[in-house]
Amino acid sequence: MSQYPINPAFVAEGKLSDNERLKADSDHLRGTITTDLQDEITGGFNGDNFMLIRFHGMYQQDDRDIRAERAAQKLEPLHNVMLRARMPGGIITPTQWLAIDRFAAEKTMYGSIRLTTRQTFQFHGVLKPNIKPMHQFLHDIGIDSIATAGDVNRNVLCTSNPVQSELHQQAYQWAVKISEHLLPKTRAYAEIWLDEEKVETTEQEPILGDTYLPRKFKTTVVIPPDNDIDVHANDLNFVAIAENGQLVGFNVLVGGGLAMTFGDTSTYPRRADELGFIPLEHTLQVAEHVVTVQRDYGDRVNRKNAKTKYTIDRIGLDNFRREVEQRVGVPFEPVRPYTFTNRGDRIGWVEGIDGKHHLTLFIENGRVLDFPGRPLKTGLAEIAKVHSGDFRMTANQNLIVAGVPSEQKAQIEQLARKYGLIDDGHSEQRKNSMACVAFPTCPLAMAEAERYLPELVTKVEGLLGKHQLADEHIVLRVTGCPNGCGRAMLAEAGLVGRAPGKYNLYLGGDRVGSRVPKLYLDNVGEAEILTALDQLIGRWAIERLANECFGDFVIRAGVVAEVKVSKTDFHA
Ligand code: SRM
Ligand code: SF4
Repeated sequence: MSQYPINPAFVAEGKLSDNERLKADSDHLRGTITTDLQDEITGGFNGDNFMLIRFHGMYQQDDRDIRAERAAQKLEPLHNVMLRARMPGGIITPTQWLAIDRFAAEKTMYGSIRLTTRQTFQFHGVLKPNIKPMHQFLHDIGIDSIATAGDVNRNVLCTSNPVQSELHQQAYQWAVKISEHLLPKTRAYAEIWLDEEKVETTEQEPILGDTYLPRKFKTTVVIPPDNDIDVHANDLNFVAIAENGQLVGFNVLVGGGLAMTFGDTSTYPRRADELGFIPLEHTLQVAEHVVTVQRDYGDRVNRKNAKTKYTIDRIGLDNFRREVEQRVGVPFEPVRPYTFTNRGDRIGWVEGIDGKHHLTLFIENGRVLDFPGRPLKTGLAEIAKVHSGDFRMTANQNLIVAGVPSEQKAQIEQLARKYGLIDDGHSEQRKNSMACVAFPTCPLAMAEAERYLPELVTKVEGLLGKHQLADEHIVLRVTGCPNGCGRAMLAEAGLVGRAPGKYNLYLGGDRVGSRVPKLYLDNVGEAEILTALDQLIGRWAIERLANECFGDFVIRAGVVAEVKVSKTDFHA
């Protein structure tokens, strides 16, 4: 029951989805996970626990490359979990880095650390006996994985640009506060993983509610002009507004999200809308009540339409705003001026206003591993051993060695070069391309993404070179299915997996991530994609206006129609 008056006209009608029963029956996310941990018959989790472990930051997976082989041997899939850490703003210390580096090497099947599109890291391939020790070791170094998955507010992002360090520090602190404020209050995580005693209380979830949110919920704090965290992929965004270098408040944007389901036109990627400006002191209340409004009016009947973006399209933006204002008790002020001018990471060194130096390393696909000739993982560990600042994971799957004093700059650079972490040969195209994980670990993948991106980029580089545009780039993103984890639905050219070797090609996003692209080719292979890109890049080279990016060009040239309002335009 909500503590606020409910307008029945805004509530989706019908039989609640099974996930709602599961959450209600879970004893505040405990389920029978503890019992399952003792079950040696299976490497996986049974019944509801399969879903409940997500609220604790884990997904059950198996290696899809060997699934058929194991089935042929009548073996169950090699169940394991992927763990996603909670790292608001993506900041991690060198000591923490060295600890996760060791854990990945010694206790995971793949030996890698995977930097994600939401500024954190994942371990892939943790077998059941290692799960509880993993949580305890993370706890010992000050890291948890609470609410990094499931129907809750996920890891809160914050612009990682450390150049404007004064504003960054303030914005980062808000990201941490928002993250803490919106966390589940249940002690299930502490009891199950850290062996803390069950406290006999009437546990309540005043913000998230006893059945938590209708669907996942994503929040950012962003410092214009950088849109490095891609606001339009998120349910709730706080756009920092500064006066004289001091943060004074936020423009609040709601209702972004990128997933869709093929063949279901009630689903679509969607930009976020502006609610208005709020002074700093109302930040937590606004965060809380955007969440409670979505909690009370989000669709709990049809999970495919459950995210905030659909709630807003169903009840109307003005009604959504009014509900938030009533609960906060303060009206939104008109949006203050702001502009985004870029969203990629600035690879290389920059100097902050504090005189410290920051080195952004390009980590292709965020995969930190020792590759032949490029021992990236060892290199980062060597840097961590001598680094006196911190590391910042970016939402573009890169890593910043932040806060390097002048006297240490040469040493860090020498290590980064020695281990292949700096490669002056990387093109702008490569640095502006991104893919989701997909095979072999993602159970939902329909086509390759991470493992395919490097060679696709090489081919696109070839096309740019052919048309004398070698220094140019197209924001290119690949996702292995329409869930959109690599944010292809905000790319200038986005590939979305349909089947092995087959993709949909979407065109017409823009450089700063404010436009959803539109379908150009349906269910095609690489040859057709490259032929189309060759022809369009050729036209772009000749016909483009000064500084016109590829995504703007394809719309002006009428190659695809602009998606202005997703609900009506995306599938039209
Ligand atoms: Fe995602 C599900 C990986 C960012 C939309 N995502 C998954 C799962 C957990 C598959 C599953 O449900 O079993 C993937 C695990 C693959 C693996 O083996 O690691 C997965 N998502 C990722 C990551 C690791 C991609 C990456 O290459 O970095 C990103 C982890 C982020 C994090 O640290 O929290 C990741 N996922 C995103 C984003 C991008 C973003 O948030 O900026 C999106 C699109 C934005 C959005 O939410 O609209 C995204 N992931 C989804 C969805 C679709 C949600 C929906 O609205 O329907 C799913 C499937 C689901 O939830 O049912 C999904
Ligand atoms: Fe998996 Fe699809 Fe997300 Fe890629 S987009 S990680 S394939 S769920």
